[in-house]
Amino acid sequence: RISTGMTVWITGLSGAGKSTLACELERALIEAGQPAYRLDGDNMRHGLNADLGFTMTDRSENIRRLAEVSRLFADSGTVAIVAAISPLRADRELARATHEEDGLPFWEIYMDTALAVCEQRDPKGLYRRARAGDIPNFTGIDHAYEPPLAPEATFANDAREPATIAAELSAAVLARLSS
Ligand code: GGZ
Repeated sequence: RISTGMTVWITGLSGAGKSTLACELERALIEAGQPAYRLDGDNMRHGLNADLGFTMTDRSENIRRLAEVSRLFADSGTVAIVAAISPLRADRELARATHEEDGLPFWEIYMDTALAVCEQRDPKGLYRRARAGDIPNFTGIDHAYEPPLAPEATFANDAREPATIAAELSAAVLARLSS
């Protein structure tokens, strides 16, 4: 192959800032001339993953599909940017293995935003509804989230602007792809 892509996999709680970072990173890469494409868990649930809910089994299947699709994008020379809660370590490790088996770089990025901050932001009012018992199995409230043990990068999103983080990440991705 002439040029390979890679996958940047952003994990973290709902409201942690995954989608915002993914948008900014996509923009930065494209501005630098590097094809990039965002696969957002929430958006993918309208199409490819419309049959899936939020049981752990369904989340694992969601992650497996996102891993397969991002591998295809990476293989085509695009930087796939996945933004999904992806709460289980084992599922993220499977996503990594799916890429590394094919020699495709895979970076796990942890948006380490405290639950209290996510809950304070609550852009869609989901935490409020989860606390009221209207959304069962809500990540961080009554459903598990396993933080990464060895992510390629961790960002405490309350500390810096997403665009600043994206610029740093974009430069690192471009360096990795040209190495
Ligand atoms: C967590 C939920 C839930 C439950 C609906 N738990 O912040 P959002 O709203 O826009 O993004 C969240 C999205 C999570 O989808 P993912 O595909 O990323 O999840 S996973 O990786 O766990 O499969 C949230 C909304 O869906 N949402 N119900 N119960 N988030």
